[in-house]
Amino acid sequence: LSMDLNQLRSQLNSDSQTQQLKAIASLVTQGELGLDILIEFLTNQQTQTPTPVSGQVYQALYTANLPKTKEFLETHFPTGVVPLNSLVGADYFPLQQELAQQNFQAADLLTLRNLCELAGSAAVKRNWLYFSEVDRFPVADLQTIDTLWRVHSQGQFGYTVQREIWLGVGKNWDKLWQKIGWRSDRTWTRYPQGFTWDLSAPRGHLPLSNQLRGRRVIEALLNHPAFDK
Ligand code: UYC
Repeated sequence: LSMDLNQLRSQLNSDSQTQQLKAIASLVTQGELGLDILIEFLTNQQTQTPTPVSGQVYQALYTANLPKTKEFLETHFPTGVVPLNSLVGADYFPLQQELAQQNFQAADLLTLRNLCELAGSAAVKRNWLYFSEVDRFPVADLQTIDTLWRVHSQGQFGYTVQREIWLGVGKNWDKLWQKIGWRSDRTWTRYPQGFTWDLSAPRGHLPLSNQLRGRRVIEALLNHPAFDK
């Protein structure tokens, strides 16, 4: 291996997420030898808790779309790096696919649909949630959805990210809206075109929770036992 590739490999295995993400971006420009290093990294990750770094490596191999990377992913990560746990037999593979391709707007719509499915057929029909339904969501399902968002957004999106910001502003909703780009001064961000559907968005920008019917739903989400630790 060249000096360069050896350096990138140790950067990929360093303990700084920023450095690791940079190494991934460089390795994908290094042809097959770079991809081999990413495959080696993900092989060693198989028993580890998924992270934004393993998510980013998965996406790099997915996007490379070569026979070798396809075969590797199909064999070792057929449903991605995040275990798609559900207590109620829900299928989070479509959400994983949208997020792995960074289709954040489609993923956002799918997230609302998945949450409505968790709440039951009445919620699927109305396509919005009551906070009392959110309280009954299984921990495993909310953790799966949140982990998918976090792992496939370089750690920028997800309910745990929103919760951390919300706690950081002393649970002040107006401050949260400003920080995550849902409101500026006195104006709500307009759905959908006012929102930023890529990683240039502020931390915690996605997934969206419509505030048209009040803040009790997002409050129930951010207070859910799935996210307290
Ligand atoms: N929308 O403004 N939103 C919709 C947001 C509000 C409104 C959907 C988020 C303020 C209407 C999503 C914000 C408001 C509809 C979001 C936001 C408002 C709609 C699609 C910033 C007016 C049409 C899914 C907080 C002042 C549908 C869904 C309807 C849709 C998200 C209006 C994801 C984060 C208070 C009229 N908005 N929403 O829920 O339900 O329908 O009538 O939050």
